[in-house]
This record gives sequence, C-alpha cells and structure tokens, in this order.
Amino acid sequence: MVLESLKIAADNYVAFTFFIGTMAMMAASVFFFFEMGNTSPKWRTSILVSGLITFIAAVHYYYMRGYNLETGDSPTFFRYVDWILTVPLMCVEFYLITRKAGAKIGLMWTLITASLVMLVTGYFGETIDRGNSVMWGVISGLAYFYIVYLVWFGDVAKLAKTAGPQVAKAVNILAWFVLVGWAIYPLGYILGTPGGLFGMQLVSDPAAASHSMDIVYNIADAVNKIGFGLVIYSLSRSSED
Ligand SMILES: *C/C=C(C)/C=C/C=C(C)/C=C/C1=C(C)CCCC1(C)C
Repeated sequence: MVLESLKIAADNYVAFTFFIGTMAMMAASVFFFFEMGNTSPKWRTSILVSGLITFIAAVHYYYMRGYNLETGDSPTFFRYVDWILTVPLMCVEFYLITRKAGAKIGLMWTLITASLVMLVTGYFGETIDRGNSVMWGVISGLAYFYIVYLVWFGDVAKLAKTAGPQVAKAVNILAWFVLVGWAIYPLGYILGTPGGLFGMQLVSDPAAASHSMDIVYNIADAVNKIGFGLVIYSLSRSSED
C-alpha cells in the first residue's frame, strides 16, 4: 500500500466529497435500519428499503472513493452499478407507499423497467458506444420522462391523491426529487458528451468537466438518496395509524 496515494490534498474537492458521501450514506443507513424498530408495521418495509438504498450507495461510495484517490479518474462504472441497484429501489418506494391505495404490482414493474431502460441505455452512451451518445441519451431521456409522467400525472399521482393527505404530500415531494434532483444526471451526461448538446461545444476541458461533474453527482446523490429516504421517514411518523 502506497501511503502517498491515500493523502487527500486540501484543495482536492472531488476526493473530499467522495469521502463525505461515504460517511453520509453509512450514517443514513445506520439511522434507517435502527429506526425500523420504532416504525409502525405499515411503514416498516418502506424504511427498510430507504436503508437498503443508502447502504448500497455507501458500499459503492467506499469503492468510488478509493478508485478516485488511486487513479484520479471518475468511477463511471461503479456509479452505474450503484444507480442500477438503487434507482429501481427508489421506484419500489413509490409502489410501497401507494400500495394501501390500491397500487398493483404491475405498476412497480413498469417503474422498474423504465428505470433500467434509462440506466442501461445511458451506460451504453457514456461508455461502450460513445459515438452514438446522442441517440442513447435520447432513448434514456424518454424513459426518464416516462417516470416523471407516472409520478406527476400517471398512476402514482392518481393513487397518491386517493391515499389521504399525508401520502399525497409525500409523493408530491418525491415527485419534485424525480423532476429536479434527478435532472442533474442527464445534465452531467450532456456536459460530458463530446460536442455537447446538438453539436454545441459546451465544455473546453473534458477532464476538468468530469471532475466538476463528480462533485455535482456526489452532492446530488446525497440529496436524492438520503433526502428521499427522509421524506418517507417523516411520512412514517406523521401518519396516525
Ligand atoms: C441515486 C442515484 C440516482 C437517483 C440516479 C439517477 C440517474 C438518472 C436519472 C440518470 C439519467 C440519465 C438520463 C435521463 C439521460 C442520460 C443518461 C443518464 C443515465 C445520466
């Protein structure tokens, strides 16, 4: 083990946010797992899934932190593995909290499928088939907008309205996460794509851009995963039964 490679320079904000991200995800997981015992049985599975999301992220962040420290590169592969596991679980949360209002298991599979299409096509565009990144980005974007549609206007939104004011409020906040918090990722994809959006040159220095994107992604992940779980946690506390 080379000790030098483990030192984080004071101005290395990328490594810093990877480190903080790891700790934040770990702490959030401990919190959700321990709070399960104090949660009414109705919401226990939802809190468990919140903990699984941050726990999976914590493990990936641990690896991404090490990878970035040793190579100085962006851990694109680990990011996508993390997303492929955690984003479908976030979709499961929408099903779990609207289930009491009659959500069918088919809705869960629709959301999971859309999220997998979004991430797998995104991965192709970002790594394996860079030359067609615009095409893959568009397909991925369509799957993303389908999820946005489902949580804002589709079955998820409709069920949430009949599930009582507290569930409706929580789903509304989570829908904002999907619309605004999740939009950061395609933005990073566009900025990192050679030629940028519609042939416009958006970034002149791809290496610097990828470092700033790591910082943005690390902050976005913390908000989207821990924040998402906390909205569900507060729903589990606010509800009377
Ligand atoms: C915790 C991680 C989350 C919530 C990750 C979400 C990722 C996305 C919503 C990614 C979306 C993408 C597009 C809509 C188009 C370009 C490719 C992606 C995969 C970056």
